[in-house]
Amino acid sequence: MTDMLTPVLTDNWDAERSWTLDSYQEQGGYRALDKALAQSQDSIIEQVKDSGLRGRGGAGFPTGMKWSFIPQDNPKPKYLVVNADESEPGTCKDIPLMMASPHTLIEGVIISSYAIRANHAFIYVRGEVIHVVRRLQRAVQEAYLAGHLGKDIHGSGYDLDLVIHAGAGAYICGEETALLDSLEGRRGQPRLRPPFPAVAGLYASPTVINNVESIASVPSIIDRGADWFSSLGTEKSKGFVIYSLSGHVKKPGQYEAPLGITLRQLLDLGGGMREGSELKFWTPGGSSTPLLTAEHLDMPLDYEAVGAAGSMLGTRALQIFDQTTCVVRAVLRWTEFYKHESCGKCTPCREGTWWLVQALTRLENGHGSEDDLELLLDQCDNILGRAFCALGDGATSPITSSIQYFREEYLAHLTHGGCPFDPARSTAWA
Ligand code: L3W
Repeated sequence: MTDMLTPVLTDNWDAERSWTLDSYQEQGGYRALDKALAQSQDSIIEQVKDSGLRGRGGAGFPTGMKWSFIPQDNPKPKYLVVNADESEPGTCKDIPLMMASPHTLIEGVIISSYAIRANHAFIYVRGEVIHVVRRLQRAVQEAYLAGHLGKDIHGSGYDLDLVIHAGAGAYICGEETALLDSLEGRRGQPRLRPPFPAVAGLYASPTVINNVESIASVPSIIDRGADWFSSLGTEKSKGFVIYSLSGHVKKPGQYEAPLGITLRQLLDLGGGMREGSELKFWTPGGSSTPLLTAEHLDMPLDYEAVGAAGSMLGTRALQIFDQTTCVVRAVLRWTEFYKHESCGKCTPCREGTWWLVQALTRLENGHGSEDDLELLLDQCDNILGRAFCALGDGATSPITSSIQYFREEYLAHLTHGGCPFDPARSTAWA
């Protein structure tokens, strides 16, 4: 089964002191940078386009196309910003990548900045992970001393400064425009789009914002070629990704494999379900993507197939839940998260998530009525597509999908006068 794995970004994670410049260079690190600097910027953009790389932060937007939106006739400075605000529940790929191999990301930043003709780049890191901030800062220092950053990089005449910026720990700052507000020193709240950041982003200048994994994939594309990258994956979902596997599995962790493998194959890589566990429900890309069930075990994990099943591939955060999990309780827990993290800018999300928690709490405690299910669906209908950004939409995903697949379980809470999974109750419901 391990032949399914395609270790590229994760290839050096087990090397001794893999995070140091020496270790990275011993494994061929910064070779792609030399190759890139010997080519024109447009040629780099073309290769990234040809590779089929799509944004790894959740939306899957074509990376090369995003880069080509940067208007080169605009006299303002161009910026590259890396979204390292990994916070989507269940997503644990960017932080391990930055801890194990910060230079993979830094090399990607330099090549990508060169391609879009930016002389300033920022990595915006989630505030709580101070250990990641320190590791990145140390790696940036090493890169400056080695001449990979700063003036006249590798004698090419190209200059780049890279700043590591720690956020203050808000989920909303993973939304690209809220991230920009936060980076500019303001309270992080989403901006109206358009204009998209590619046209007016950081300090109203053309800005490319990409996820950590997207930018970290760029050196391998330049080094091994666009054809190699696009030979992996499916017709429209190219390349390899890091899947974050968690929950009731034997070996949770990060698994790097092509897009389009199935959950069944991924579970095999992860040693299968825990002893005695049966798959009940799972998220393909964090809690913001609608839940799926055992009937989707053989569905290819690519943008198209997951979309056709009514969900989203998102960040490929596969949270696996077995038959001992109360779906209502899990959904309530996620909804409390969205309520807490709502930035408050728009009414549907600010007020709506509060009301969702009220109805879900009633149901979970067995105090609700069947009408609460219709009320929940109506509330979701009033949030979906009406909130200012994707946070509101994401909050509705676990609710609508869990009612679709597990309506009986919601109703069982009413007939039991409480959660049938509560260990304090002797009559377990199945
Ligand atoms: C220029 C146009 N640029 C689109 C760019 C846009 C952005 C990218 C994707 O949400 C999803 C969300 C989460 N000219 C453009 C253009 N762009 N049209 O393309 O844009 P969009 O609007 O499709 O998505 P988004 O707003 O970036 C991302 C889902 O991902 N998600 C992720 C969560 C992850 C975290 C985390 O851990 N930090 O929050 C999970 O499912 O729900 O749907 O760059 O500018 N015409």
